[in-house]
Amino acid sequence: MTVTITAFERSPDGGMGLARDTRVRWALEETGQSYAVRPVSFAAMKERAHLAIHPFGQIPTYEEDGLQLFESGAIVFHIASHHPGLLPQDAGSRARAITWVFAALNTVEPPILELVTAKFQEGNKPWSKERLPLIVDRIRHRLAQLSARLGDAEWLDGEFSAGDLLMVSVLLRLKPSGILHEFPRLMAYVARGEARPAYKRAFAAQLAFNTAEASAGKT
Ligand code: GTB
Repeated sequence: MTVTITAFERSPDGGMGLARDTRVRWALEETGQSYAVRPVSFAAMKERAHLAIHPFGQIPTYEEDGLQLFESGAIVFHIASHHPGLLPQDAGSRARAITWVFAALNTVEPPILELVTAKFQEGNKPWSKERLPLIVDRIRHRLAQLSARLGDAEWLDGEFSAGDLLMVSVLLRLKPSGILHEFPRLMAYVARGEARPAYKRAFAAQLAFNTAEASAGKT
């Protein structure tokens, strides 16, 4: 059973781990799955062969024995559902962990993505200067709520789960902005995620992939 995921041929972040293949790599590492990585160029993402797997022409995708998936959240959930380590056995705890999967992707990630769009795609618009503080306030509001819920706990609901994996991945996208530093509990939470051996392996693998000589050793 060979798992193949796709990643940017060369991530625009140069290997900071912010592209969404990192969260998929992390889930595979947490559950002890070996995998291969197929690099995809920006041009190839929009071509028919890739669009057949990913209708929106993006990475990451996941292929395993004829199964083809897209959407990093769905991929992480698939991995967590089929291998022990990322979802609790007990039905209630499992449902709560899955709730955090959705919370990370549906409630916390959207304002963070708005910030990325506002900075990098709309930064030259005349209204950008007025809009940015509104977005930052929305993010602060969400982070304050998340921090209050986390409190002094290690993870969001008991043991580390797919919900934490995705929440930490989402929060990591904020690191360059400095906003996360206003929330010491969340900073510590993210640091705990980054300290996990599986995260370190995933990060190192994507870094090596993104810094390797073009086409050399890309598997
Ligand atoms: N909802 C989808 C998912 O979660 O899988 C979103 C997938 C997505 O946004 N993929 C991006 C992509 O393929 C890469 S991860 N973009 C190319 C395109 O749309 O043409 C987003 C990303 C890109 C770059 C950085 N970076 O350089 O820091 C970080 C994250």
